[in-house]
Amino acid sequence: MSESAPFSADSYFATQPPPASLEHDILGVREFVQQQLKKDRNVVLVTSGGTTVPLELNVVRFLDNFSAGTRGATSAEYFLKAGYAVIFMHRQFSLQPFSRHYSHSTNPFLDFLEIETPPVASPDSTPQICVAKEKREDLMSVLTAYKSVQASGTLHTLAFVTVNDYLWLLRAVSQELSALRRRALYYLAAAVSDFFLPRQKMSEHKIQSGKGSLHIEMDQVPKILKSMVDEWTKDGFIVSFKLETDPALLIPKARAALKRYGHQLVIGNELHTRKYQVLFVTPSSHTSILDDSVDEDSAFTETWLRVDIPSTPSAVSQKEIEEDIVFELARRHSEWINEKKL
Ligand code: 9Z3
Repeated sequence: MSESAPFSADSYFATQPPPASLEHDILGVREFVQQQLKKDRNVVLVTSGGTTVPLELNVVRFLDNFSAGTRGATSAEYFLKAGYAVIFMHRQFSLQPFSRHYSHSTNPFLDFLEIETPPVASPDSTPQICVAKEKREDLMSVLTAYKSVQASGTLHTLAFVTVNDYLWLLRAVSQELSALRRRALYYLAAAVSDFFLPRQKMSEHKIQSGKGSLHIEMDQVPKILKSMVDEWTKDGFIVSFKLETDPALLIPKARAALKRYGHQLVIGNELHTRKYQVLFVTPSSHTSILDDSVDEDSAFTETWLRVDIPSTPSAVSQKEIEEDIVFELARRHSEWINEKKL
């Protein structure tokens, strides 16, 4: 156990320094939010990818996690398709909407291209680059969607690397987005470290190996979802993700998160099945989850979303579960907005 008191959100931000790009990032988000307010659009903040935990100030080594940002990048595309403006806050170099179809080597972009050498007799004999015939249809549909999003100005991208960058950015973006009140949706799919090394405990230079084995005691990252719900956002619809590797923990942990933070929805997923099934967990009513006399099973509503498991790892035209997740969330979010108007 750490000898010092655990960090609260307040003590965290009072002692850990903001990233250098924060002010600049906030101005960009402010302008984007103003534009969307004028256009009367709903806005979703999508967080995506893993966070690093540096072990040194002049960082050579860091802890990281598995997340490639597939959930976030894929969902962002479906939110754009559903008419949302999207703030895509992602781990630098993780997957991004649209380019995800061709990055990270499973479908490398260079394999889509061919070099065509014109006949020797033609006036211009410079070799030309063209897209392979069988790849054109897919590329055209991705490119068309990408260009249309660029033209409408509905995608704003921000990057983080460390868990500290993530926390500062999340707080600032949430505060800016709160101008949209119920029209803001928060979709927290990033895989955020639960532990970190406070700046005050970090070695300035590269940790030396001469002393033998390495012992590092990390502090717990504060549970910022509580501050997000109570202080940083006003009436926004907040969706958090709960990742587990032990299926037996998924439901109790998702329920506990709703009880503890008081937000609208937890999407539970297991590491190995996360691409094919997720569990939506919500309070059955606003009061039921805090009322001890209400039986746990009736205090929460749980719904599985499932898609088929592909027959081969490379099977194309496989339905992406994010399509159903986003469809269902857009429906629930719109109900949430209309609830206020009644
Ligand atoms: C998720 O559970 C995401 O669905 C995944 C997506 C990270 C599994 P990929 O990027 O994976 O598509 O490879 N995100 C949230 C994970 C998380 O850190 N949740 C916290 C927790 O479980 C609470 S907010 O304690």
